Amino acid sequence: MPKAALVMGSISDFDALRGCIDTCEEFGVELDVRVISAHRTPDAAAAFAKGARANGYGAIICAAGKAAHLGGVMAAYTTLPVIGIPVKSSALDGMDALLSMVQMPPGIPVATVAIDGAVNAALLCVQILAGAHPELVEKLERHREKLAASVEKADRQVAEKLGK
Ligand code: RP5
Repeated sequence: MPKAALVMGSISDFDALRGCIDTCEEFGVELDVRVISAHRTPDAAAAFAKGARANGYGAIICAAGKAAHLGGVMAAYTTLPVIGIPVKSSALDGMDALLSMVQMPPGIPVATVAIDGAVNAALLCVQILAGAHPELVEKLERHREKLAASVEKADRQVAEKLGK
C-alpha cells in the first residue's frame, strides 16, 4: 500500500489539514499523521526525517504556520520529496509561512502549495507515489474526469440562470 506522512508543527494546524487527510484516504494512501515541531522538538524532527525512507514513506507532507521551518528542516535530513503546506495561523494570514517554506535555498527543495492548500498537497503526494504505485494513475485520471464533469455542470447551470 502506498504510504506517506503528514507532519504538522502544532495541533492548532489540524483543522486546516482535513482536506489532506480526506484526500489521501480517498486515494487509498496510508497516511501517518504526526505533530512534530521544527522549533520545539528539533531532535524529533531530524530523527523522523532521517528514518522516513527506511520506514516506508514515499513522501512527507509538512504543514506549519508562522516562521514555518518544518518542511525545510525535514528536507535537509531526507532525500524523499517533501511537500510543504503553509498554514494560515498568524497575524500575517499565512504569508510568513508561505515565504518561509517556498524560499528554500538551491539544493534542498520543498514543493510548497498554496496557503492552506491541503487538498493540493495530498494530490501532489498521490502523483509522486504514483511513480511506484501505478494503480494510483487510474485513480488520478478518474479524479480529473470528475473535476471536468463538475465544471461542465457549472457551465450548464450558469447558462440556465441566464435563460440560455
Ligand atoms: C507553528 O506555529 C505551528 O505550525 C503553528 O502553525 C504555529 C502556532 O503554533 P501554536 O502556538 O498554536 O502551537 O510552529
